[in-house]
Amino acid sequence: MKCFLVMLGILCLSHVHVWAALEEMTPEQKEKNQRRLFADFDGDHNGKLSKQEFVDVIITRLFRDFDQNKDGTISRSEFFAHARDKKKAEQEYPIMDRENKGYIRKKDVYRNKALIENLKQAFRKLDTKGKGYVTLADLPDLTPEDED
Ligand SMILES: [Ca+2]
Ligand SMILES: [Ca+2]
Repeated sequence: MKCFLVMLGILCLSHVHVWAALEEMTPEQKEKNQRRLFADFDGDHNGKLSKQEFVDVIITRLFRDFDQNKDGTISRSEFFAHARDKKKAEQEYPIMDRENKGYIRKKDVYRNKALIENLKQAFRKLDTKGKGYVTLADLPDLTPEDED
């Protein structure tokens, strides 16, 4: 499971890094990228990124990444093909495929409490005010400058 978690951690971190990298752009680039990134995460487009939306987006992207033949499941071989550490994958796979079906469904991922908790922790880093959701304006260092 650790490998899956590590993958997720990298994915979460990379998004946090994207946010951080926005600071180095011009205000126009920053605003455009920031809005695009936020819209990606804000599934129902209500301007609020909920914890659930955040978790859903990360899991969906990760799942898509592993599911190379796009049949909606991660087969055993797809899991191992994507895993960087084969030894860890040997330990992790049975945790994800508890019924030994030979594949992992998306809902198997949601049953992985440690993994979900890891994602929620990542969300809490963005949700600094602890509201349970994040808006564009909640990303204080990244808000577009008032111009024109
Ligand atoms: Ca939303
Ligand atoms: Ca597949």
